[in-house]
Amino acid sequence: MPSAASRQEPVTERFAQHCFVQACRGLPHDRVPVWFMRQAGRSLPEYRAVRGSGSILDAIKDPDLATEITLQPVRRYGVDAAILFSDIVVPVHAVGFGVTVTPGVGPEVQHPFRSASDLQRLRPLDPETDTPYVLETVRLLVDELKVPLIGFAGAPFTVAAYLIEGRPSRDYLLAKSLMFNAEKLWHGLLDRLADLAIASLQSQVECGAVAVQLFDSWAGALSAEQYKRYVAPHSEKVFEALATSGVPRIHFGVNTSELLNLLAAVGADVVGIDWRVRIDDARARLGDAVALQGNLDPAAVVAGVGPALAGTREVLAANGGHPSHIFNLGHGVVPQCDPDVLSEVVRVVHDEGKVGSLTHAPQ
Ligand code: 1CP
Repeated sequence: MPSAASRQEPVTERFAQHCFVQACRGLPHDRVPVWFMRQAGRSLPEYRAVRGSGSILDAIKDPDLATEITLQPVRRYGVDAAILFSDIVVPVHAVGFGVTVTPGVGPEVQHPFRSASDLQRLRPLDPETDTPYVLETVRLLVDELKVPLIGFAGAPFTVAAYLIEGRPSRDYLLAKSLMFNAEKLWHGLLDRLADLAIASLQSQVECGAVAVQLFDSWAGALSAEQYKRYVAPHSEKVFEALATSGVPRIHFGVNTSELLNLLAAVGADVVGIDWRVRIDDARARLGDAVALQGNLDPAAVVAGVGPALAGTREVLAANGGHPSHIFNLGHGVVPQCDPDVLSEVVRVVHDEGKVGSLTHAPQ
């Protein structure tokens, strides 16, 4: 059943002139849009109040709860976009790979990916039957939200890293060993993960997500040559499949200063950058064809209102009023963050973030 809002007007049209969408496209708009990766979640007292103690995967399976958690930061901060409350391991969990998310640790896999026979544990995702709760949450949100909803998926490399390592890792030794020693199997795995991301993202867009973000959080572990050979074809497949949807496609990774051109070249409309690279340097490298998202250090927010606002003003100054900027942190909000500091960051971005006119129209 289409929702009330989607019956009235296609949601992408409803938000076509919104500052977030305009900034993704590098088109003129009235204020610098701001949202935060991991804006929902553990730093918010209202999240802890409704969340309970079970697995996050159970919370995601409850559309009313997931809707409420998605809306909480939008209400509190007045951010210009919502991000669906879900997780990058939801599709692999839903097809029965055997992934859990352990509180305080992150994704864990009981039987990590080791050999060709494990490919059988990654059947295709049918979003309508495998993740109906995600689609219901998106539909509920589209009815409620006055700002665009960002759908997301984990990029093939970052999800593969969890499936092979079996838990969060610092050095990805097991994942890289498989990559170097069993290239055919590696590509088989990433191809299936690309298909899962495509199915998930397309279904989120069909239900009303206005933009999508592909999280390749751990791509910074790779050299440019490794990224090109082992990862780029698969992320490119995801971006290509989403091209016809017409929604802005955001590509994000941490520690990817040396990979920015490649992250753009696989087909992103927006590249997320962390705090290690200045926005003006990133733009000099990438040109005006892509927008940039970022890049306040989350540690500056934890440090307090002084460092957070100084860092916010530095980011705005480095962007210099360019219309192709979406303000964000360089990575997700951390649990230690004081929500009042983030409120101040939003206030300063909205009060002081000036959007100048575009000198070179993007293609
Ligand atoms: O129960 C809990 O509260 C556990 C913490 C938590 C939360 C709030 C996890 C486990 N996932 C989430 C939600 C989540 N995950 C969101 C929606 C919330 C929002 O952004 O507002 C999103 C976008 C993600 C995406 C995600 N999950 C990423 C990419 C973003 C990033 O931070 O790099 C990654 C790497 C994960 C894996 C994951 N899931 C959970 C944790 C603690 C982790 C990271 C573990 C690690 O360090 O490797």
